[in-house]
Amino acid sequence: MEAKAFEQSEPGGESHPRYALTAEQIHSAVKDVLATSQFIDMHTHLYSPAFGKIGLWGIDELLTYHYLEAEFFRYSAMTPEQYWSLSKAAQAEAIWQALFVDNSPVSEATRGVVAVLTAFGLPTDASGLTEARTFFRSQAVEEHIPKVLAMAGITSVVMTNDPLDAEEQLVWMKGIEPHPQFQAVLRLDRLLREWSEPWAMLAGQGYAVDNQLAGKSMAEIRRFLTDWCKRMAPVYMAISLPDSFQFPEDTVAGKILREAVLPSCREFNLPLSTMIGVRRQVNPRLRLGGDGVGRADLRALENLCLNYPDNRFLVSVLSRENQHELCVYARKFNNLMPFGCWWFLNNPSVVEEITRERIEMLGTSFIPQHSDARVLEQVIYKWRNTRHTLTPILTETYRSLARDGGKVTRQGIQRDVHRLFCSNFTEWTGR
Ligand code: RAT
Ligand code: ZN
Repeated sequence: MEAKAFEQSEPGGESHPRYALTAEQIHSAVKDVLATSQFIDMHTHLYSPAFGKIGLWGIDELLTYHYLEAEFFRYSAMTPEQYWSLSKAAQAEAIWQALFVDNSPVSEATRGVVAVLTAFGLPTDASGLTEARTFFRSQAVEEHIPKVLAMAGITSVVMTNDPLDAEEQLVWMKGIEPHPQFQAVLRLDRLLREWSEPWAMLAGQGYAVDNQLAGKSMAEIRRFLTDWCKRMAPVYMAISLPDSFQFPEDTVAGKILREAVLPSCREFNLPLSTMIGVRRQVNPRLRLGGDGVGRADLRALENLCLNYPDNRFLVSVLSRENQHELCVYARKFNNLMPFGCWWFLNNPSVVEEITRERIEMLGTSFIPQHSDARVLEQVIYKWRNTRHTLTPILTETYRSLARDGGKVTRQGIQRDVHRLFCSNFTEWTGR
């Protein structure tokens, strides 16, 4: 009986886009469509060339990625304090020795470096970094960037832009030409921190805010958001939030979110991205690698989606335990778009579980992945791994559909993959 759907095959053979595929053909069609489709990377920490040294790339940056730094201290007797006192080159060498020479690089983050070296035809078993350094030093960044994005099969990347970061602010203030492959995001983590910090920074940028958030402070924060929306032309605003996030909440941050951020998002028709569940600085000695994860109370998200139907929310949750709830909320609120398998979740076993759950509960109405790349070349392995992990998942999904009598075609698979990795995002952001 399994063949019923396949009996409806149209003339033109397997290559015809509307030909009903057999179970065998489904696998090769899925693999091929995933391998050849171009994706949008909707959350990264990468920067266009105009940002100069803020944008990270090359072997030393790849090796000192904070995901690897955290792994390094599991193998090395070096203390974090000793490590931080080294130059970047010496840090990279220590990590190479500990994670790649003395031990097998089998973790997701270490395999990623191996995959990048392989992609550039560089040795993965060298005792040192000389050859890799020579190769990366010889690249001109303006040409290297589009080459790497093409190798990763992505058309464009979304940056993370913090208007309260002193270095980044200078670049924006000078005025930059928009880059066709890089889109901006107005990131608000610093604005929503303990008010004494952003207060001084906003005041420093000429906004008449008060240290008690009194008087016309809220109007001035709105003016700040307006100015930065005009300057950056962001595709969304974004905040990462702790596992303890509550909403509504009678705190300065809760008030700014309610009275400034949400209205500005509506005014500029921008979604708000919330990444919930990080426990900042569980081990401060590890710096960027010192953050952890905690299960969040997603009623805060329920309150946002329910009480602000005119706002759109892109949402990623860091705790594995929150994933199912997020899918349930997405079924209740169509102003919520789940996205990505973030940070500690971006491992094949967990990505597989989350993605299957999302397809089963939401069909194709979610965004399966973003890279979160901090170093340019990471997009090569991160997107390759996503394609690899999704191949059996989508194959099984379409085989199940065919088993139930549905017609599965290459054209249908293409439409779905495009929706998952491009148009769910572009339609949500209106770009
Ligand atoms: O995944 C990461 O690199 C984290 O350090 C965070 O930056 C996270 O992605 C975030 O955007 O807050
Ligand atoms: Zn990130």
